[in-house]
Amino acid sequence: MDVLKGLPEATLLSDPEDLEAYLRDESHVRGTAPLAVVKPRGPAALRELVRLAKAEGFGLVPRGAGTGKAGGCLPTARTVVVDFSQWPGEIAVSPQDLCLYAPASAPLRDVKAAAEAHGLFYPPDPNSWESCALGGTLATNAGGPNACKYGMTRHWVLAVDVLLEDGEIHRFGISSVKANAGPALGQLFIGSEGIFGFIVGATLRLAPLPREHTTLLLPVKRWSDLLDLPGRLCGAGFLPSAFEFFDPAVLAELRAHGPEAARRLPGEALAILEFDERGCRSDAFLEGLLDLLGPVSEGLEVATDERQRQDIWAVRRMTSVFLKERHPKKVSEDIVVPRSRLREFFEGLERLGCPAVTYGHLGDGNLHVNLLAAGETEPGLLDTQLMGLFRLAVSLGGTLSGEHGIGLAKREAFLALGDPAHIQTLRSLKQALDPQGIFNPGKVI
Ligand code: 2HG
Ligand code: ZN
Repeated sequence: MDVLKGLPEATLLSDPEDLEAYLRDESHVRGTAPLAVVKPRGPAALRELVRLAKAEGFGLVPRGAGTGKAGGCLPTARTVVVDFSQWPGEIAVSPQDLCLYAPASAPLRDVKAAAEAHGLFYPPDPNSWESCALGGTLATNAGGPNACKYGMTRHWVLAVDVLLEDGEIHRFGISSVKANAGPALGQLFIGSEGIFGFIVGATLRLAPLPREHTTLLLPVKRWSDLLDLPGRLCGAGFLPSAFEFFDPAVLAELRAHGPEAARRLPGEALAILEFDERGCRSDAFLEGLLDLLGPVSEGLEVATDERQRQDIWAVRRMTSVFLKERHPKKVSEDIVVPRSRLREFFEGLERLGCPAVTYGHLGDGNLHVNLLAAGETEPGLLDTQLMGLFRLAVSLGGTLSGEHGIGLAKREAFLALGDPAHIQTLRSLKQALDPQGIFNPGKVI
């Protein structure tokens, strides 16, 4: 694209071989060849890009590290990818204000490490936390196991710096949890997948770093016993920082074909529970917990040191990668239902008769339903199965994405099943904030 050649503060890629890498993320969908890829290194590049996008009628697609699970960063027709990997800025921690500033390009692992160096904690922990960029986690409002106690990315953002359609970067929010001078507009951009503007940096809220962990591997005799445990635990005063699970089908798959550590996994179904409050390693805490878990468990294991804790987590963390390697064409979903409806969800899933293995974040009702045979299922039937799954989640008061977002992968389903008032409001906002439709066209709505 000749018009892009004179862009200031930017690296331009237009060689088809270089563009190839931008057609994929970690979802099952694929993008359309972009016109070019631009890596901005300063505001002048963004200003000029926005001007050109409006003048020439092309769209702009934001990209972080490409680890998204819904195709939100994939190019659509007539778009230029804006790859934020060279976006400048340092991570700056303000211990006194319990916050830090980081540019969108910062790797999430560096953000977490910077907080930890000050004895502080940034909780969001998507499975890709060692390879994703902060910007992507903000655009998609990433979740992860810790969301069970700490909430999603959006709950940890105090302010965002956003590129708007005037080509300028504007700040929404301040470095304080309390800020009530009108609605919190910054929240509009978090989880928007870039359709209203691009987040280039953010001020993130921090908590004290937990110093103690109790991590348990909880095999259960009867799978259904797991399903009311999240509520029962909270009712008894225990709030896990993570409550993950494997259903019998995914456990069978892991035992039969997984790596060595997975082959020994016990139980009909299995949960991983973690607690991180002060005192969670005390006898009194453990006794109370075991009183509650003992009756449903079969050979419960408590990690006694950090190595054992990491071994337990390694099995959970590799599950997504293992399934993808073994079933490259699988389709993985991330529906969510209220915790009180988990039992009904699994009964409904059985009635749907679609062969699925499920694991994920039981503690917050966010379930990764994986259709392993998607590659061999005829497209019409696969669509029917997916719509059946989404309808089931919606009918139980849930929704079709708990943490991965809509992107390209779930756009049609979202438009078909989403609440009409919600979709209409999103469209009105889009019209107000991006009347020419230059920001991430063809995504979400
Ligand atoms: C996880 O929790 C990730 O492991 C990925 O959200 C889930 O691949 C998946 O379906
Ligand atoms: Zn997940």
